[in-house]
Amino acid sequence: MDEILQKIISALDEGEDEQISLLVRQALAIGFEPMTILENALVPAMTRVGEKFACGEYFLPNLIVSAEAMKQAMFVLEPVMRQRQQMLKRAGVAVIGTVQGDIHEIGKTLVGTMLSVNGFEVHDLGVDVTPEKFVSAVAETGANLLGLSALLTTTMTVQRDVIQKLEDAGIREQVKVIVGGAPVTRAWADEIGADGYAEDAIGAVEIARRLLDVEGII
Ligand code: B12
Repeated sequence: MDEILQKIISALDEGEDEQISLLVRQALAIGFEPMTILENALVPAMTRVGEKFACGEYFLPNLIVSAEAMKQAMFVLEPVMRQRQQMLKRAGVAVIGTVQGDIHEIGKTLVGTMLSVNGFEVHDLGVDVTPEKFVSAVAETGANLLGLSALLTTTMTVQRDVIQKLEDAGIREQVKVIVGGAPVTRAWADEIGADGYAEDAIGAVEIARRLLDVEGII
C-alpha cells in the first residue's frame, strides 16, 4: 500500500486531526483521487477503530478522537469532490439525517456528500433528528429522497417510526425512503417498508439513482 495512505490510516487510528488534514492535502497534491483516499484509507481505518473498540482494545476516547480526525479529513476532501462534479445536472432533492437518539454522524455525512457530489440538492438535518423533524423537512423542501441513518440497534426502530409518520402526514408517496447504518440490513429495510437499503455511500447513490430513475454515471 502507498506510504501516504498508510500514514493517513495511522493518523486516523491515533486521532491526529491536524496531521490527518495535512496528509490528506498531500495525498491530493500528489494525485490521489478523493474516493481512493476515502475507500482505501479513511473508511477501512475507521472500521478498524470500531473493531478495536468492539473487542475492548480501544475505549470511548479513542473513538471520539478518531471520529474527529475523520471529520477533519472530510473537511478537506468534500470541497474537492464537489468541485470535480460541478457539471452534473440536478438529480433530485434529498433530506438526510441520523435518527433520534443517535449521534453517529460520519456515515450519514458521507452519504450526504456522495449524494451531493452526484447532483442531489442535499438538506442534511444532522444527528438525533426526531421523526417529526424529518417529516416537516420533506414537506418543506419537496424532497423526493429521504435518507435515514441509524448506527445503534436501539435506534433502528426510529426508522420505522419515521416511515409511519410520513404515512400519517399523507406524504409517503412523495418520497423514496432509503435506510442504512451498520446494524441495518436489507431484510430490516423490507420489514419496515423502506424503498431501499445500501451498505455504503456509493451504494446509497446507486440505489437513489435507480429509485428515482436518474440517468448517467456516478
Ligand atoms: C465513531 C463511533 C462513535 C463516535 C461517533 C462520533 C461521530 N461524530 O459520528 C462516538 C464516540 C460519539 C460514539 C458513541 C457511541 N457509540 Co459508537 N461507534 C463509532 C464507530 C467506531 C464507527 C462509526 C463510523 O463512523 N463508521 C465509519 C462510517 C463511514 O461508517 P458507517 O457509519 O457505518 O456508515 C456507512 C454505512 O453504514 C452506510 N450508511 C450510514 N448511514 C446511512 C444512511 C443511508 C440512508 C444509507 C443508504 C447508508 C448509510 O454508508 C456509510 C458510508 O459508507 C462504530 C463501529 C462500527 N463498526 O460502526 C461504533 C458503534 C456504532 N458505536 C456503538 C456504541 C455502543 C456507541 C455508544 C452507545 C457508546 C457508549 N457506551 O456511550 C455511543 C452512542 C451515542 C449515541 N447516542 O449515539 C456500537 C453500536 C452497537 C449496536 N449494535 O448498537 C458500535 C457498533 C461499536 C461496537 N462495536 O460496539 N460512537
